Amino acid sequence: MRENRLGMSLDRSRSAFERAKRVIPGGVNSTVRAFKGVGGTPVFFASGSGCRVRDIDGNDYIDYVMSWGPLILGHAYPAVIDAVRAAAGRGTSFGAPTEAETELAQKVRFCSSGAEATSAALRLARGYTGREKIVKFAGCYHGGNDALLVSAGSSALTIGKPDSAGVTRGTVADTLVVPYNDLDAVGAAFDAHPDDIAAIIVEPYAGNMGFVLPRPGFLAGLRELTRRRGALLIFDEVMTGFRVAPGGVQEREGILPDITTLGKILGGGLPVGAIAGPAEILDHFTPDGDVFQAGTLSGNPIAMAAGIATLRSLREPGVYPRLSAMGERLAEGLDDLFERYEVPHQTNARGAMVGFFFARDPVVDLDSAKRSDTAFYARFFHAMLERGVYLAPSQFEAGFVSLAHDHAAIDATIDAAESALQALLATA
Ligand code: KE4
Repeated sequence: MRENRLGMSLDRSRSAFERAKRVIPGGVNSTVRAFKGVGGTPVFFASGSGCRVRDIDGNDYIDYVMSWGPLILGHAYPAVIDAVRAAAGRGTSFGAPTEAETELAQKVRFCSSGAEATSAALRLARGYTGREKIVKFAGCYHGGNDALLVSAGSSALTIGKPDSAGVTRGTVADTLVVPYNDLDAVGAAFDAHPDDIAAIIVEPYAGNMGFVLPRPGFLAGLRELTRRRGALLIFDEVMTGFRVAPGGVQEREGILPDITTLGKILGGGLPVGAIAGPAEILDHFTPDGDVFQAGTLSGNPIAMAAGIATLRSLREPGVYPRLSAMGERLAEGLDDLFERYEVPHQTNARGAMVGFFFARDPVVDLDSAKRSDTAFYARFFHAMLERGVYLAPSQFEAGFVSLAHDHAAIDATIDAAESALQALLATA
């Protein structure tokens, strides 16, 4: 048994990863899981309950990845599991409408992933406006669709290949990339392509270059610019929807986009994506409109059941104040700790979404995110892993608390962080 500093073994994960690499490209089914951003062997998990997960070596961790956001109620939340069990017993899929889809819908088209949602949203914006160009922001990630894998964030950034191989020049010829938080650059894009920009797509709070917030006035500026120049505004709230507020960023900031893409929490941990907006735009989707959209498992009844159970539980009184209180407690605890140990840092928390950079200056876009100390983040990640805390295995991600994260879990996390810092600074 190979032990690391604190007696924790990852031997089973190591051998599982070797087996996986023989049959799965890179040993993972989604790039960020490969630990390229932090080094070392990906941890293979066996189970989760509440805010904790257990790996196949039997090590327990407080989890801040939470399946990259969907599990806002925590792992194996009873109401969700019961709903999934009941739905599964009635059949897993019909390829035909079910009433569960209608119950969850608010003029929305369901699909099976965030990437499908953003891809369909672009097609809808182009079909609706008759225009071809799309503006996206460097460091924002909208899933693995070619037109948006340009200066993408998340794992596309982590592996250092923001412009993916296999994406043709033609595919991205209509994708204009500008720096996040830079309204002048957006205005210049419209001046350069008057009457040909169909939409701006933006993570209204960016969670895929690390957690980066819009400057005051940035989102309102995008709203005003798109209105004035006849383009649509797409808020990609796959990550922020139902997380930073019941109505996502658009509720929190009071800015209504033309189209919203959703996923993650909406499926309660099962595969879901969604495109939401006013009938005047959404009704352009086939079959009644001329913008094609389809998917074998779109609106899958089990995913709908998990989503309905999740949203119902989120509507319970006091849920969002508690989520925000836990997010704030974690962010403040880390802030105080980094201050005390004089570690340069930037920390953000909005609702149940938290992030931090090891950086002296504010992080406002991809360039400043990349200037943060990613090497120190990698060392901190492993020091926290050894102390039973599972953070995002990349600096260019956000952290997620759930209803299951309580004071004890947050305080244990801060204690682990202090022990980790002491160890790292002792060997600096
Ligand atoms: P999916 O296709 O992975 O369901 O959603 C794509 C997507 C779209 N929009 C935003 C704002 C997103 O954050 C995502 C996916 N987020 C990543 C985490 N940064 C998912 C984790 C992964 O890629 O494995």
